[in-house]
Amino acid sequence: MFDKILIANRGEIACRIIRSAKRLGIRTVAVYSDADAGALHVKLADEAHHIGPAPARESYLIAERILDVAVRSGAQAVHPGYGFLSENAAFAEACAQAGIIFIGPPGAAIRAMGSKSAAKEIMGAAGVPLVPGYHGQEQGAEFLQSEADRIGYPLLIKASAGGGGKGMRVVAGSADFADALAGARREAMSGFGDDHVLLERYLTKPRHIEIQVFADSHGNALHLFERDCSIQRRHQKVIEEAPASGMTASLREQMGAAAVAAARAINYVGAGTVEFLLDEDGSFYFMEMNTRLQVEHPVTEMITGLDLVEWQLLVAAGEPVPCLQEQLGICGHAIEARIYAEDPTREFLPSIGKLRHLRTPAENTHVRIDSGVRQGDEVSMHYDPMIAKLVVWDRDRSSAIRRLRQALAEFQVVGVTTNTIFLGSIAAHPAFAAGEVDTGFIERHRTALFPEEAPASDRILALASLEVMLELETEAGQRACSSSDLYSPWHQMSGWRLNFDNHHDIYFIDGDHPVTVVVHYRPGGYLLDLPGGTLFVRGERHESDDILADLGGMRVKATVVRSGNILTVLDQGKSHLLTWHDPGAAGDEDEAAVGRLTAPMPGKVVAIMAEIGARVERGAPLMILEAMKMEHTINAPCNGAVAEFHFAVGGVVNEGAELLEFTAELEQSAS
Ligand code: MV4
Repeated sequence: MFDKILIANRGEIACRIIRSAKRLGIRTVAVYSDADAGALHVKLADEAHHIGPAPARESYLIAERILDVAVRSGAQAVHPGYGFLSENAAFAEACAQAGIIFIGPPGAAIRAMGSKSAAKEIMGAAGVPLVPGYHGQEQGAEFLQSEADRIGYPLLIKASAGGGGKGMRVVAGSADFADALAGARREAMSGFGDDHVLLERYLTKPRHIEIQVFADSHGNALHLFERDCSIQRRHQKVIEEAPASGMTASLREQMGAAAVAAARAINYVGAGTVEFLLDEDGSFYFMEMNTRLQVEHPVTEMITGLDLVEWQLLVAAGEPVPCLQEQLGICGHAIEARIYAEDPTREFLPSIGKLRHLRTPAENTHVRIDSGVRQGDEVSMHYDPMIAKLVVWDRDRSSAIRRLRQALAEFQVVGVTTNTIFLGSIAAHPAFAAGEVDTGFIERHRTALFPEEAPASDRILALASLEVMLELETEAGQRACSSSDLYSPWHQMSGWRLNFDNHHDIYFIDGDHPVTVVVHYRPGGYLLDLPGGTLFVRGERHESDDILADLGGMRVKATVVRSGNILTVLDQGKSHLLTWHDPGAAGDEDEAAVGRLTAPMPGKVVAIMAEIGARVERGAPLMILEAMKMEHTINAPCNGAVAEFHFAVGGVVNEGAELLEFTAELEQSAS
């Protein structure tokens, strides 16, 4: 076994590999870019070496630089993780050249699976089932038409050089074939510089079932059962589970045997995954083989009790796979949900920024969290915006789903938008509970999975109001302590005012809507005037950001995180943003109503739409930003006027930069 390995990766997978290495007493060497100098994987490793600027192609993708660090640090092997250099045959070979072991398959095996059409040819020859179709060299239009008619419809035209869903076209019937072929060829030529296509019978409701395989350098190969990764969005996996629901022992054995045959056909060594399409009638077909450890490998670990990174290290060090196929079994059910910094309501656009608040459910036998970030870290535009993989395990599928829903509800992120609500909607869907999963799941259930954003409920407004009142109380307390007159009525928070009613108005902006909550001081609490009626509330702070509240007799524990004038209320697994306009805040009135007037991400000002001092209606466009290749309009949060623009057209803005000062026009003046 190795004494020291280099991890040629970052984020959660680098941390996960380091964890196993530590447990096995193996020293670890990390590499990092400028953007990752303070990253978790750097902190966890025994030593870390800087390898270049933030963009991956100038750091994590530079094979020579990583190999140079490996040699200099005395690492005997390199673990590539997934992505980056993990399926780069030239890198695997360069490692061998440098006398360093690549923790992965031989370069030849990576190369054999790199071309999707060549891979199918090899697999067909090895007896692995392929979707009925035509995968040959002859590309004449008339010939392909006759092949298409022989295969039958619906039919799929795929670019031979494609993969990951690019360059695919569905043909409904014979009459549509010629046009579709011409289109597919144009697309393949412009996309891949190669217009070869293959034809396949189109499976209308397939499942994505993949088999984890392992092979060693002694000729042993076995499989670690299946994962169902059907729940995908634009060919990105969203939720994965093991075992697959409805899987029978006999089908598992057939698919496992086919996957092992696939591995043997290319003299595979190490961890690999053979992906299949499983048709509704139970037939399955080879799709492609991934020659690396996959993102979703933890679900396999949870049901087998194994550490796949440990197995990779053993096999790379020349040892045999640690057990026989017959010794392996499945225990319980595991589900993984990928928690991403992205906005499901804006086409899943990555949401980059600082993780101002990050609280994850407690880890135990039922919950595992693989993450490479902690509170305070930045989700940057340079890398994949995954925050964590949440993996749950329980004795059966329905119990695992319950664990997943619970853990998702406990997962709190403030600072970036995440997909946790979207994941929760999938986990809560009856079709998911029924195991009705296939590659069309998200599309089919889109109306249930993308609910309209609701206005803040009375409960949310009450929690936000309590937070405001608790803050004002704390401030008043601090003023009293630093004052010579401890008993001055001016420092009390009972609402006592000379010549005034004992109430206080709180102005919130909820999305585009101003909402006023009137707070009447009552002994031991507050009576709130909320949109839905009045409610007696009281509460106290519990730990840093938590509020223990009594809302009209109901005890509620929620979290309210304040960042500037933005309050994020985290309650019942949901998060709601409110902007607090505090006319009493000394010296920062200009900060009052500017909740939405900061740059949502780095970008450039492309237009200014309002005049300074001119009254605008709520929702009026004020400024247009171009960020992440999309135009983004900054609208007036309420009626008012722009006091000042902080940037001119052409100005480059950082994420979170204040773009302008906006003076809100309020319906009522503050008491
Ligand atoms: C298919 C198919 C239906 N019939 N092939 C998409 C990615 C590429 N590697 C293979 N893909 C598909 N091939 C036949 N003959 C449907 C898909 C497909 C899909 C496959 C797995 C996971 C998600 C998917 C989403 C859409 C389409």
